[in-house]
Parts: sequence; structure tokens; C-alpha cells
Amino acid sequence: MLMRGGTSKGLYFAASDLPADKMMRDLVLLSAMGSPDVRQIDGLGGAHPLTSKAALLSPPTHPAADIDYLFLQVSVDTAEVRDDQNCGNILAGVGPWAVENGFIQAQPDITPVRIHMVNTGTLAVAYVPTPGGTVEYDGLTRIDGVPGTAAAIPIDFLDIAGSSCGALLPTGNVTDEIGGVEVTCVDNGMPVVLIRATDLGKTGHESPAELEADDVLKHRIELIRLAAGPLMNLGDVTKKTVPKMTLLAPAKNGGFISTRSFIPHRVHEAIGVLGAVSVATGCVMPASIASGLTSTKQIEESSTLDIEHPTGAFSVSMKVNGEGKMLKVERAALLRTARKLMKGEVYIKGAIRSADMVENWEHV
Ligand code: NQM
Repeated sequence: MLMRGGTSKGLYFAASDLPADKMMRDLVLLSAMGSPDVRQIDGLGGAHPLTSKAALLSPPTHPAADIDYLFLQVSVDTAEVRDDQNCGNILAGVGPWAVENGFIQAQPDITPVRIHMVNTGTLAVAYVPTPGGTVEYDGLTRIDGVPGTAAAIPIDFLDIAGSSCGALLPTGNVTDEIGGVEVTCVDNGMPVVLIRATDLGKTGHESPAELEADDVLKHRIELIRLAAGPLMNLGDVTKKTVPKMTLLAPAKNGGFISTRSFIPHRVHEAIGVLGAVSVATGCVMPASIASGLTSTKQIEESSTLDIEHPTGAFSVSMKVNGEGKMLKVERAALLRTARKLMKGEVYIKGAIRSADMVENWEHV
């Protein structure tokens, strides 16, 4: 299926329909998306990292889950398929897909689908609207970054702290100095480096296009990212899509904080789901670099925080206890919507179907 999941779009496959061999699988995905090509003209990708994604679904390998979800980022302009990160937007389509494909029996009203997010080994529960036992995509919920409204899919993340880096504060510190800039590195579902926009000479309210046009800024951010990777237990991140780099500024529209996220080279039109959860978590730590930038609203034991981004705001509900380095996240929850766009067969370049091609694939 081709589905919109939150503010992303991608191909959802039964893993068993793809080659078991990883290289062949990746070649099939690259061909399906039309990569590598900045326009992805010969495939289904939408010429942006947010629309060049894949979900591979399979029977659960976790005892508490209904389905396994492996997220793969298919690069647009290089022949790469990466599994280093999870994706909370594409996750929004997994629940409906699981119901539609018989992984779980629909309940009469709402069907909770327990999803094992294989990239990080963590669990989420998505509540899929299934009135009368079939998935309902239409509804009245609006999420910023998507036109119109659709049926709400609430998602609860159960234990995502340190999902990729092994600790909520991967460097062991609330702040670090990297590349001459004070940062907060945090992983609550997504490894993120928080930076004050003004420390890089920006207001933090620029448009994604303005930020992407600034080569000096992009170079500086990349140097910080490459240095942050090993400090965050991610090793050499030259080719990885993590950590994400988020510029922070005071909120402009009544929210908690304003963000601009490099994911890591293009600037997000909104913000990633788990990216937003990590940003919210970093910003509630009293001594983090967000101190003084957040709205006066203090996080209580249970709070909903509006994380502003270029096309609106993203609400994250969090339940935490403790403070600073001892902060413990009990639960993070949010609302997404998803829509089935197409179901069918995707045609793969003939050359990729032949085993010989594996040796020569760079030339195809
Ligand atoms: O952070 C973009 C997206 C994402 C990832 C990215 C995401 C998340 O918006 O969970 O959803 O950061 O690459 O789909």
C-alpha cells in the first residue's frame, strides 16, 4: 500500500513480499522509489526524505506485540537504504495496515494495535478507529502539515527513553559543548541535538527554504552532528540519518518552544513525531539549553506541550517524574492521522530482478 502516515508518505510492504536478501531488498526499494535521482522520476518517491520511506511489516517477534514494524529510509539522491532511525509518522499507518491485512481482528469501535518498532526494539500502541469492524480513515482531526481532516489515531509510546543511544541523556550530561556551541543531546525515541538558533546566528523562525539556502550554516551544523554522533553512542554518523539537529527559539504562537529540524540535511516542513517527543523531553530539563527559551508553563507530572514548527505545532502529552539528569519519562502520547492512498503492485526495473545485477548494480 501507498499510505500517508502523519506528515510523511511511504510504501507499506508485507516483509514476506520482498526479497529476504538484504541487498536485493534494498535494490527493490530503491527501484520502487526511483532512487537515486533528485526527482525520483522513475519511481513512486516524492523527491524529499519525508516522501521516500518504507515500512516492512511482519508477524510479531515481541511477546507483547501484534505486529513487527521495520522502518527504512530510502535516500532520494544516493543509492542508500538506512535502518538507523525509527519513524513515528510512518508508524501512524501501521495500525490501519495491520487491521486491513488481518494481523489483528478489528474490534467494533476502536482497535488497539501493539506495534513492535524493530529499529529501536521499543513498543507503541496505536488506537485505530474501526467502527463496525472496518478501518475508518475519514474524520474530523486536523494535524498541522496535512491539509483537511481525517480520523484520529492516538499513539502511546511505552518506553522509548534511550531507544537508539542507550540513555535518555546519551553523553551523560544535560549540556555539552560541541564545535564551540552549547548543546543538549537527548534520545527519547529519536537521537536529537538541541541548539539555540541564536548561537548559530539565526532567529529560529526562518523558513525551511531560507535555512536550506545557507550553506555556511548547513556546514557548521553537519560538523556538530559528526562530532555529536560518537559522543551519543551512535558511532560514525557520516552516512546515518541520526542524530537530528534541532534549532530552538522562543515560541511565537503561544506554544512551548519553536523548532527548526535538520533531518539531518534537509529541513523538516514540520517536525518528526519521535523528534518532537525528544525535543519536548530535552526542553523540560531545567538546566538544558532550552532554559529561558520555553514558555513559562512548567511541566507538571502530566502535561501537553505544543512544539511549534514551520507549519504549525505538534502537541506531545508527557508524563514525567524527577528532574534534570534524574528525569524519568513515564509515558509519551500524541495524535496522528493516516490515509490509505493506493493498494497494488509496484513494478521494479527488470535488471534488478536478475541476480547478476547485484554485482553491477551501481551501474544500472
Ligand atoms: O521523528 C522525519 C518524519 C520523520 C521522522 C525525520 C519521524 C519521527 O517526520 O518519529 O516521524 O526526522 O527524518 O516522518
